[in-house]
Amino acid sequence: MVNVIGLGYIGLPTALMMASHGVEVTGTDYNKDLVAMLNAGRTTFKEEGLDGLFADAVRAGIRFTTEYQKCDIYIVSVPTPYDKVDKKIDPSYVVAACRTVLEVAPEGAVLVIESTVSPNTIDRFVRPLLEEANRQDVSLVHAPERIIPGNMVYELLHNNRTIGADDPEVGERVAKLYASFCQGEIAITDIRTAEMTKVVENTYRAVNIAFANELAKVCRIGGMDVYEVIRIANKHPRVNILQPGPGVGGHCIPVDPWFLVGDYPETANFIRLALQTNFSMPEYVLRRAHEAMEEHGIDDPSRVGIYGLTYKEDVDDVRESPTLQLLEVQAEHLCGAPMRVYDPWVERDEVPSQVHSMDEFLDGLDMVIVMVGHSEVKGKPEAFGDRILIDPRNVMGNGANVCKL
Ligand code: SAJ
Repeated sequence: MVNVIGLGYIGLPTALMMASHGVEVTGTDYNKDLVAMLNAGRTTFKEEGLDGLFADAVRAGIRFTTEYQKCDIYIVSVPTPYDKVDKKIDPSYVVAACRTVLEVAPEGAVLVIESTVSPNTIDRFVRPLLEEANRQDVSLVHAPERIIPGNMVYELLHNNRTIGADDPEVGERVAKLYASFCQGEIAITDIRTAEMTKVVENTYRAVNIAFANELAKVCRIGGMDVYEVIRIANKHPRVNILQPGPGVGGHCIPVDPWFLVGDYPETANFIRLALQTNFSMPEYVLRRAHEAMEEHGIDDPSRVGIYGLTYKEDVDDVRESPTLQLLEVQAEHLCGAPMRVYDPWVERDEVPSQVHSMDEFLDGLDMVIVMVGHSEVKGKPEAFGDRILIDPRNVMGNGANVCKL
């Protein structure tokens, strides 16, 4: 039996996928409300294909509880935030979960950590727990996830994976478990390499997006169309530049690279600069909106609203979202009351200035900053009437009322 600890954005789909592929799975989370919701037959976030997968897993007998189970393999998938000041990983959730696993695990159990951790975290914070509890019989494995929100179910099935283990035989055993559903290649390596590759993958994307964001700024000063420049440059067989945007959100790309900066502050300068570049984008959008207000003679900031609160299109996740960053910048600079915000994907109240229907949102607005290109509006500028649109994601076409980055 497998016990998945932490039923969030990664743990839940992973548990469901294993259960629906014939593995006996119990999902554990310390959040009673979340467990109650799952036991009442409801998923806890919106994701393409998740409800169908949930139904399959329930039919296959998955159980949800707040209790840790006695079983052969544990998969820990709990958050790893970072300290915003010293930029280092905060391993406290991983440590707490692993400590509890060691209290209940039978002899010879395997403890798999799926949570993203910086290189050495397992050696520094988890291995000592085994010594403390005198549980050297338990084997440690790191199996970082790679699935992208918005396409999680497909990617769980098809992405290649990495398994880091002290003992290659244990690595093979865990690889076999993941191969119950994963059709990709599974690379087996040591734990530190697995930790590093995960952080490197997200850092690569952060740096590539930062490059695109910097190009957007350069092209604006130089009077060039950055999208056309990137489109054509990407025709080169060895060039693949990502897209500029209003900032970088989510729990991974703006977070994981800081682990390297925090641990190697003297060396990871290029990565730090990339993160700062991405972090500068919400303020850049705000300045762009101010310029456009002047150009179009809009002098009342309460007539400008923000469409989109999530960190990217067609997800309901607002963690580290560029819109939240923009509202923070606005508050810091005290430039007017917080702008009105609407996001069809976010029903719960996340910010005080949020409204819950498009009509209420558009009422009295002259300008909309389209921070997220949800399918509801992508390629449909008419969804906003004839208002001036600030379009930092390049999803509103090229109308006369559309201002690019
Ligand atoms: N973004 C841009 N320009 C782009 C692409 C993305 O500005 O060209 C922005 C998005 O709008 C968003 C942010 O970057 O705000 C991050 O979104 P994303 O779609 O790039 O990535 P995530 O955070 O949803 O998922 C990433 C993925 N990592 C990589 O592609 C290397 C995913 O595979 C990981 O599993 C996930 O992080 C994770 O959990 O680590």
